[in-house]
Amino acid sequence: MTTVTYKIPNISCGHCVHTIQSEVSELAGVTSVVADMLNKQATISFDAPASEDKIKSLLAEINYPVAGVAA
Ligand SMILES: [Cu+2]
Repeated sequence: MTTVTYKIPNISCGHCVHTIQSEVSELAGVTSVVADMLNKQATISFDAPASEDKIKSLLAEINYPVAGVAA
């Protein structure tokens, strides 16, 4: 399993957190999504068939483009 924390500047409120968690959880292979409103990040755990590219594409589609990976 891979776990990555993405920087997502568009996260601004609890609604964003809910949207990201529910939408990304729908992606096959994603096992955990924890979005963080204060730090504007989301920590996502996944296995195949999910991939970083698929997750980033989905986030861009729902208007939460990824700005980078958190250290
Ligand atoms: Cu919001």
